[in-house]
Amino acid sequence: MRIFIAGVDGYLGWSLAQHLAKRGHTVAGADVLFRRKWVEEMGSHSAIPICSIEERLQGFRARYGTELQFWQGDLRDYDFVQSILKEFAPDAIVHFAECPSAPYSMMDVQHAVFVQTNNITTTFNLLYGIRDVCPQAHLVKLGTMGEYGTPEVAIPEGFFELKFRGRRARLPFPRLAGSWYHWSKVHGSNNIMFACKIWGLRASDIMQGVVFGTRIDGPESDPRLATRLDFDQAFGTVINRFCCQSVIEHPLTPFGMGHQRRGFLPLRDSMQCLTLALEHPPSQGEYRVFNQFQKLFHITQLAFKVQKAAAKLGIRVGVQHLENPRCESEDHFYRADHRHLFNLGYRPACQIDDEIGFMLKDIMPHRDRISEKQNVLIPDIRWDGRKSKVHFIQKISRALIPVPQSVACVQNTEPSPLLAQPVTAAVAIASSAGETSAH
Ligand code: USQ
Repeated sequence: MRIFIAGVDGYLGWSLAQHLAKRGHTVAGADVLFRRKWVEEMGSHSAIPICSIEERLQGFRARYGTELQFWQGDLRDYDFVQSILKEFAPDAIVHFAECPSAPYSMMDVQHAVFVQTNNITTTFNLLYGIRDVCPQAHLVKLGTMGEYGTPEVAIPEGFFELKFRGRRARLPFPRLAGSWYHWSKVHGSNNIMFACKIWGLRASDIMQGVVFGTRIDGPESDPRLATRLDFDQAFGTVINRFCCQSVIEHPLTPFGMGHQRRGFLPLRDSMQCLTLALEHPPSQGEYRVFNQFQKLFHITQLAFKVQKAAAKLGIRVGVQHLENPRCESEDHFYRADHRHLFNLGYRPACQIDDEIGFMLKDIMPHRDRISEKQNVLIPDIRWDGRKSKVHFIQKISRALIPVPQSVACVQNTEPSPLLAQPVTAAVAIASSAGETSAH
């Protein structure tokens, strides 16, 4: 299959290009290299060093014996998009060319507008490009589980049956996103669904959970092929951050009560699922939705998993809750279907705990790079608009941390060490985690 990856230089894009090449597909990609700039803007860098795009492409050729055709440019430019689609004539297009960060979108009006316009415009350009140049091509669009938010009922895969005033209908499940970024994904989903309806395009909208990990398959020896790994407040996802914190013995940082529940999957499972979607395309005119995650966990539970995996490597780290910079439910019902990909043959490559162990081993040699930028580990982007570092929470009242409600698939809930101590105050804010500044 000829597969074009929009956003091929990112965490998922670079990994998927390699995974697909290994399976014999012809892969091409485009990127404006924004991810590198965004992370730099956050004052950080990838924990695992990454090479220039030119070196990456050379490494790709050396490993897979084939060129990865690459265009450097901005996919908000429709002429650019159209010319690529004409030249490459893809059978499928994977859309990763979006800004993937909730905190980045919540910084200020400029960042909110940038994230939404970038994400919506690139999606529009690809939709129009497919319609005008390659209407048979299958669009695989990276959505997010965060589009659904955390409703009080179970989450189906995209659609649900509703009976209202004596009539039944199959309708899109309501979206309750939690950041401007997550809303940009909702807008993208709606636009794709409409394009499929009016133009007969075909698309898979992937509601992906939080991805973590360093491995596409096994350990990577060629630095040109390594994928990036971010740990800053905006581009580091939670398990990646916890693992980077561990290797420098920085406390792991669940936000607030730490009972936020999300779906998680290792990077290599994400590759497997995206490949399944690509190799089993929908019919022409069909818009389908996959919920893509391996298991649901709550954040503190993951912190303990990372702590345990680190202990096996002789690293001792604490778990210390931070004041939550986000506006989000910290303890809530969460249950989500994820049958479609399992029905297509998705089999988790390994257990989350094992993957965390591999990841820690892969990051250990890069401890110094994380230490060098450790000031980025404590967030200062607050959802309420203030810009000041959050603080460690010294004590959390047991009353403020209700026993988690039912969580599908959540296992091994361990009590927080914070709770093991006698509780005196409701929430006491500990010493400053860093300088504070008003904006
Ligand atoms: N969190 C902590 N401590 C940290 C970092 C995060 O407790 O040090 C918490 C957050 O408050 C949140 C949860 O962990 O409740 C997940 O945060 P995250 O930063 O790992 O993920 P999120 O902002 O939700 O976004 C990430 C990706 C995004 C993708 C999404 C999938 O950046 O591109 O869409 O995961 S999902 O979360 O299912 O919407």
